Amino acid sequence: IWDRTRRIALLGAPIDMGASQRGTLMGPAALRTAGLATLLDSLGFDVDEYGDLSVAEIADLTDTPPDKANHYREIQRWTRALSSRGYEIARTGAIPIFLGGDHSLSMGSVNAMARHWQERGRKLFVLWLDAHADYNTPETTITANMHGMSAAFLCGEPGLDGLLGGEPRASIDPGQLELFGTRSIDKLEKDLVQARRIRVADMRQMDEFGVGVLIRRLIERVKENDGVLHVSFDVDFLDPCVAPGVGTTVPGGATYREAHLIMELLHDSGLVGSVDIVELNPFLDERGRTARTAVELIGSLFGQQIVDRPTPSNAIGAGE
Ligand code: 4U7
Ligand code: MN
Ligand code: MN
Ligand code: MN
Repeated sequence: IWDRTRRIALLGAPIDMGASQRGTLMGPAALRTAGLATLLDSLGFDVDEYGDLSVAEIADLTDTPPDKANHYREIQRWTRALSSRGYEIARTGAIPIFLGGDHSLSMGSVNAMARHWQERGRKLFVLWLDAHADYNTPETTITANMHGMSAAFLCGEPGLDGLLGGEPRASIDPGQLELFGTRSIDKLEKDLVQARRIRVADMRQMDEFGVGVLIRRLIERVKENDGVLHVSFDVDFLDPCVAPGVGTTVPGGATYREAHLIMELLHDSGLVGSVDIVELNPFLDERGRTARTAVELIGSLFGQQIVDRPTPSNAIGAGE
């Protein structure tokens, strides 16, 4: 996509009501403080800064909030606003980066991108870099926290049907989702993931095959389907040693080097059309380490290289 697109749009979504821990609403500010825009600019992109989204009450709601969905009304406002704003931004031709904020924001951002590409006759594939599956519904959830429901919502699972407040819903097929780095999944959530035959690259697969093989396999699949890729990057995908600034740390996460390689391979594929950076909690961070790490990784995703390679290592025919 973006050998041609040299424009990136930044949109902040300061939400933390989807999680149980407060503080991710400071995420957009921390990512900006860590120099995200300057870095993208130095990589040759024009950066459109849309600031932080703010939301108003919605007057005309008639749906009943589900029982087990904490702060449903607030999340509904955000989802609706993110979906409509994200869609508008996508139409400018820029690559949107959504700055979170907890992971409930993806219900709006990914819905927007799915709608955008659907209208252009292309399939949106979603790479879910996350310690968790986020495949709960109000039916299966233990915590009622909505940041644990976003992937399921995006695949069209029922239970949050009024969440977009009238905005068009553009679900993806479960086959277009790939969970990556999974190491914490609830019992009923796992049953649902298996019933829907969602692809899961869990930690064991990462250890056995290495992230290079797993990411190349995904890239091939997206290419075969003439698809576009959205990267939903939950910072808790990383090991807590490299990324302490998250509310829901799970040990045994991706190393800095694994994450770095993933980002470089994704860059070389040229398939990435939009990104979420979520769950960064600056209140829990250590001297900005996690924010800086996240920004460095986004740099790699958009072409920062140690040695410039004229032919990307995952281009068809490379290495022959
Ligand atoms: B995150 C959890 F029960 N599964 O549903 C839940 F373990 O966006 C965690 O990936 C969800 O950080 C984590 O609340 C959501 C829990
Ligand atoms: Mn998540
Ligand atoms: Mn997570
Ligand atoms: Mn979390």
